[in-house]
Amino acid sequence: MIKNKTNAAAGQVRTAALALLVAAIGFTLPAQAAEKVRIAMVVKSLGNGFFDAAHEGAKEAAKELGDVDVIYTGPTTPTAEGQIEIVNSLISQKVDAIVISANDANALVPIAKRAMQRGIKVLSFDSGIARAGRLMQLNPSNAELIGVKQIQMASDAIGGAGEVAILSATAQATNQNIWIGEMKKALAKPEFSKIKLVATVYGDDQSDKSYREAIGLLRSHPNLKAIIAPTTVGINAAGKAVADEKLVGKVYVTGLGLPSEMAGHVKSGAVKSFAIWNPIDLGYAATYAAYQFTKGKAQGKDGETIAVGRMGSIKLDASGEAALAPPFTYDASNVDKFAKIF
Ligand code: RAM
Repeated sequence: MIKNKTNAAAGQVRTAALALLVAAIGFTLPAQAAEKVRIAMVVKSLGNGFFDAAHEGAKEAAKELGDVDVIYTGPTTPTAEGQIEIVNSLISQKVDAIVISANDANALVPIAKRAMQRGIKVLSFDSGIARAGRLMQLNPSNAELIGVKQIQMASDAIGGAGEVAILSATAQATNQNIWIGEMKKALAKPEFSKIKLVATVYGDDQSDKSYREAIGLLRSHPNLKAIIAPTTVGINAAGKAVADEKLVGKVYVTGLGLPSEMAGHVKSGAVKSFAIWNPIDLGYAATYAAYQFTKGKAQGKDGETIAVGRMGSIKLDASGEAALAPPFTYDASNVDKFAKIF
C-alpha cells in the first residue's frame, strides 16, 4: 500500500514535472526562434558626449522595436585603424548590422565590404563611409545649410568683418571636411566678403589637443575675431581657451555644440550662439534604419523611402544618402532648457 502510495505520488510528481517541461518548452521555443537582431553602433571615439546621446537614441529604438540588442562601441581615440579592428571583431561576432560614424571615408571601405559580403548590413551615419562601403549614409542635416549656418553665426557675432579660424576634429573626418568645404563656399559669397579665414587646425576630437590648438590660434593670430568649431569637442575646448586667455568679448566662439556642454560658455560670454541637431534623434533613426535593412524592408536603392519610427521616414538621394532635420540655434534664451536633454 505504502509502496503504491509512493508510486502514485511519484507518478503525480512526474506528471507535474512533465507539464512544467511542456510549459517551459512551449515558452522557450518561440523565444529561441525569434533571436534578437544585433545592431552595433560604432562611433568615432568613446567618451564623446555627442555619441553618448546618439547611443541613447539607439537604445530608444531598440526598446521600441523589442527584438534588438544594441552593441555600443568605438576606439578610444578617433582613428580609422581603431575602427577597422572593431569592425573586424564584429564580423567574427556575426552581428546583423553595423551603424558607423566613420573616421575616414575611404580607409574603412575594404573592411566594410568584407562585413557586407558576410551578410552584415553596414550603414554609416553622422560621418560617412564612401558609397562602396555602405548601404546608406544618414546625414544629420543638409551639408550646405550646416556650412552657411556656421559662417552666418560667426558673422553675426563679429559684426560681419574680421579674421576667423576653424578648429576642426580629425583631418580625415568625412563630415567635418564636407562642412569645412561648405564654409569656404559660404565665405566666397559677397555678404561675407569682409570675413577672412586665416587658419584651419585640428584638435582630433580630443579635449586637451583641441584646447592646445585653440590657445595656439589665439596667440598666433592677435587680430582673430572668431573661432568656428564644427565639432562638439572642439567648440567646448575653444570656449574654455577664450575664457582662460581673458579674451571674452574680443574673440567669439561658434560652431556645433551640445547645449549641455555649452551653457557655461554662453554664460561666460565666450559664445553668443551655436547650433546642432538632435543627436538622440540621429542615433534613433540610424538604428531604426539598420533594423529595416536586417528585415529586408530596405535595400539602399536610389529614391527609396525607409520608415524610421517616430522620426517618420527618410528618402535616399542619388548618392544613397538621406538627411534629417535642419540644425537648431542655441543662445542665452534657450540653452538652459536644452542642456537638460543633450
Ligand atoms: C563631434 C563629432 C561628430 C560631429 C559633432 C558635431 O562630436 O565630430 O562627428 O557630428 O561633433
